[in-house]
Amino acid sequence: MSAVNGHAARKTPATRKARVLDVAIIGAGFSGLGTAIRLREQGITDIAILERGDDVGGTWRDNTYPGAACDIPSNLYSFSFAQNPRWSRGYSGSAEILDYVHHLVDRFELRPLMRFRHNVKGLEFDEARGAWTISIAGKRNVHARCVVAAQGPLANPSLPDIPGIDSFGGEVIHSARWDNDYDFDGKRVAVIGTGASAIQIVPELARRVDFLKVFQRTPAWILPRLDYSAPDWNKTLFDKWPASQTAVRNALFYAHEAMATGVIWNTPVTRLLEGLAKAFLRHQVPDAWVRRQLTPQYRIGCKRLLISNDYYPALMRDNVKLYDWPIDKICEKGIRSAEGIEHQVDCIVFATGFSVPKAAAPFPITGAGGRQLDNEWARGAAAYKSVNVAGYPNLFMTLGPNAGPGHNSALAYIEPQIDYIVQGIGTILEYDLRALDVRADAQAKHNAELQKRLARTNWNSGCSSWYLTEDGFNATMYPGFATQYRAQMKAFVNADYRAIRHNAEFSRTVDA
Ligand code: N01
Repeated sequence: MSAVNGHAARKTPATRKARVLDVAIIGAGFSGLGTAIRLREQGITDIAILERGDDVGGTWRDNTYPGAACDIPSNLYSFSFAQNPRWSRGYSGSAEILDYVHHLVDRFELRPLMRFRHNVKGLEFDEARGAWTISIAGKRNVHARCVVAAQGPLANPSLPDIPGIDSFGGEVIHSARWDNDYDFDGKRVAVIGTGASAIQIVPELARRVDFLKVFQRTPAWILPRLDYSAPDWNKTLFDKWPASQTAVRNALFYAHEAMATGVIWNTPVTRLLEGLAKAFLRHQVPDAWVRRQLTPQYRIGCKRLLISNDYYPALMRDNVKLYDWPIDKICEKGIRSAEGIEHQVDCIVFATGFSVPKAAAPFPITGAGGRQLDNEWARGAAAYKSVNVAGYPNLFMTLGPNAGPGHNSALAYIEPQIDYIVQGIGTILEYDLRALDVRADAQAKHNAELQKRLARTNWNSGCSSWYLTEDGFNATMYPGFATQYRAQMKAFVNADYRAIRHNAEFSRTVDA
């Protein structure tokens, strides 16, 4: 043993090596799991699914508020390659949808791919290696040649910027982080927000609480929900003859496509839908003053069109009151509205939606040449076909910019995205590419066309919604039929991409 200054010289520890995966998928909701299933069907098996929670299910794991249910028919709310013949209702509740997701995990043996409690904090592309470094909170980095960002746009609850919000001394609950241990029985409760989540929560709470005050900033357009309990013969029929369920599914799909003609664009169908919604309001709300409060002053479709049979009747109960005075501030004992009344409550439910990454990256993403997605998206998110962003090679997104459905099932958009992503990743692996990067000019052309079409939609007709940035830029919705979206995702146009091969053999390990 040699000695330096009287001490034994230490050996430099050998550098630890980390493996580079073929694919890392961020998020274990419908999109992430579906991508893993389809990749494996194509023989791509070196996959990890990084999930920040400790279970699969994404939005259906997180949204456990009473009444949480799908507002798209159950028969459209499953993958075409794994239909569920046993849906119990026309519109299923969140627990049943979560069961379906668990069923997918078991049927397609996805458990071994899961890395739970892996909260992704950032991505950085190493151009020389052709691989992404994924930093994970409190854990070692993960490395992968391709990344699929499938964390979903509605993953992070948003609390509004109301003065005094921290001063409230009672219980605070957000719709997307429900406290199932809180006992609402006999309590005085306020609900802030009247969107898709609120209209499901209000009828449930109304039955339990002493009184419920609903704070509305903007009324929603609401149509009836054609729900039913599925009879056993129906389940048996779908089970034994899957073609019968596919036929029902197709009929529902095209019925929703027809809705687009009134929801997305301003047409006579728009007027027809507004007439139906007003007639429904008249039918369910006898009080003329409340009807006035609940009548929207913007075009139907501009914000998300809602469906409910029990929201209006809940507002008519003796223990429920709708307030449309603006909220001035939140104080220790409750909510002070602009006309100077202090509404004292035990609990405030925030049904105020999500922070949607429409003008910021979901987490810091460093692409080729050190570019930051946050900077590029500062004025509004933009991508190519909602899946790729120029300068961020080998990175794919599900439900990325302008992939949002306004009138049809999210799965009708997610499935073609997944198939497109599988083609992209298949190309990278088959041709051993260091980088597959969409061309900036192809992306710019795609977006110029999209924004031209968006300008003519109801979403851009003057209301404020989570679809738009503060400047009114629509970074979320796809301005067309789901059928059109599906058609544009069919072909992977190689000419719109730049492909760079490895100079030498790709190394499967990297210094950790
Ligand atoms: O959120 P939202 P959500 N003061 O943003 C109000 C999906 N989803 O959780 O309209 C007072 O729609 C806000 O008012 P305004 C679906 O895609 C699906 O309900 O901005 N109020 C609005 O009323 C949906 O679109 C299902 O003026 C404030 C509400 O809070 C998306 O999730 C079920 C406020 C927020 O509504 C989001 O729905 C549930 C403030 N400062 C959700 N800030 C399905 O069934 C906000 N609001 C599939």
